[in-house]
Amino acid sequence: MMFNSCKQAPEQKTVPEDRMQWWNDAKFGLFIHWGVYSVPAGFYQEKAVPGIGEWIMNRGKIPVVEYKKYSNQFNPVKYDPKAWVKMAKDAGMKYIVITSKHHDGFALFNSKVTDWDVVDATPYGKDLLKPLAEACREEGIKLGFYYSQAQDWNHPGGAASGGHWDKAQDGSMDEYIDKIAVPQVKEILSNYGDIAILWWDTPTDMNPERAGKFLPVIAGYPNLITNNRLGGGIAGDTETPEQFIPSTGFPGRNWEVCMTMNDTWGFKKDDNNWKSTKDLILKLSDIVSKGGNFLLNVGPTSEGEIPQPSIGRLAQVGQWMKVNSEAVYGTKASPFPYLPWGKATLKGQKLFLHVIAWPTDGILKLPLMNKVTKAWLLASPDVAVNIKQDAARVEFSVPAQAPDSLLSIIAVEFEGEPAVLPVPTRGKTPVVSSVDTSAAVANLFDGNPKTSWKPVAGENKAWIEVDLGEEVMIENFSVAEPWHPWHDHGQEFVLQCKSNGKWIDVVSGKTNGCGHSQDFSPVKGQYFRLMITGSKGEVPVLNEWILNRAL
Ligand code: JFZ
Repeated sequence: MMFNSCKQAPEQKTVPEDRMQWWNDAKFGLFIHWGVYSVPAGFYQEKAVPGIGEWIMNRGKIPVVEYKKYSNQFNPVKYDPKAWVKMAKDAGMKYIVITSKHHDGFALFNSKVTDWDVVDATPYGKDLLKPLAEACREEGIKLGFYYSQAQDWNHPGGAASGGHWDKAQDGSMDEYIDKIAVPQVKEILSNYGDIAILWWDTPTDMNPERAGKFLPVIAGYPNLITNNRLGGGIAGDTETPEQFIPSTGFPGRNWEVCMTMNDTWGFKKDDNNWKSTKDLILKLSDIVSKGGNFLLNVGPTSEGEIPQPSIGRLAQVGQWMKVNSEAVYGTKASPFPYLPWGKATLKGQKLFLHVIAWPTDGILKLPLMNKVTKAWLLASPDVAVNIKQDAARVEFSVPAQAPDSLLSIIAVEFEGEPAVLPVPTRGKTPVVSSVDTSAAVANLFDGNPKTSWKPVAGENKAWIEVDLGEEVMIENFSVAEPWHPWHDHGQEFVLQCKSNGKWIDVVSGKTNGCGHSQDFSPVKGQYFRLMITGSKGEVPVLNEWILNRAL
């Protein structure tokens, strides 16, 4: 007898709806850092504690009993969650992420597993997340919870960056995870209706076993979006560049820049270093042009008030969004690697040109090879913009004055799939001074900012050289680098171009370690060399090196 192998028809599965879809379309969210740290607001024993406000207990090495006393003054009687949600919505934000528990271990919700929460430890005595969840539901705003799963400076066994400074913090971290963190994650995911995002933070002392304890819990919420900060090697759904905009974005990954409006997440009474509204809009534009989301922070006071400078800026961003949000929501990254005058976003067969430097001669050039059928200003949609084009580029005749002093958008309709010249360095093989065994030269030109090249140990002055195969006019270069701003890891560079067999300096400067984009007067050349000097005595590291064509 012949037995057929038990070939079964593939299991019938309904195609799962892309659970990242709403998030990818949303683009803009509000981060809220709120907790007991808003009481000291940056000052301990009358002295300013440097650094971010929510870290005051750690940076000031405040003993547990001392810090806990602040909760007696946490009385947010002015808390108006409906107004907060309305503020976010009017700013054009589609979701809110709030600190349900930050590193100080204080829960903004009624937790059954501890008394260190707003209900048991404050005169206010009411759950803060419940009414926020209700307001979000009423307004159609998605709600996410930040949860500090590893660092907890007030529950024994919780981790502390830099180590414990008070015996009261000592204990078993595994027990802390079992008895506090895991049960609290269950509480926040089950007691507040649909929670869209779980925003882990700082995987201090996490390992696969500890991180693994959270996985069965979140597995019960298949639509939940989680970030990459759980630790233990868990990738999560999103990359979370903090306080900087990555030069290339993260192609193939979902990512979200989180950023403060001043220099602190949690309220600090003396931090007045506010970013301008224009700066915030340009950051949103830059982020969406690279395919990312923007999670912009506010830090309310212990009375429950969002600082007025934040409210004012968000209202202005909202005014801009009223006219221009089409260029933000539901868009994809720009097909252009570089535009000298600004940024772009893409939605189907529509391009949105974010014109930062409005052309003084009334002509805006776009290196697009598709037939363009229509163009208009989002600020005055009835006025058609004249179009002239040849095989290589389009020229738009625009008014002499930018219609919006913050950022003007031109919408463009075109035929077919966007046809744009590739980055001249893509796919080329660089020549390098040396390569460490842990890295590869090809990583510089693979379009993936998560892979890197570095020279061998000890080589502090390294260089990379590329043959573009033909002469190309270049006016910008970008690098992706592996660090965050807090690493303070700038690298010095000199870009050179070969002319008549001699290397000529084109531009020099210093990166900030988080990626760099450098404009310069156009130079024509076939051979380019980037010399780079690491800092802090370490070898240089680069993730990507991109040369961009002049227009
Ligand atoms: C983390 C938190 O520590 C911070 O309080 C805030 O919640 C932010 C959104 O996320 O940010 C960090 C993480 C690491 C460092 C600094 C801030 N670090 O290593 O210096």
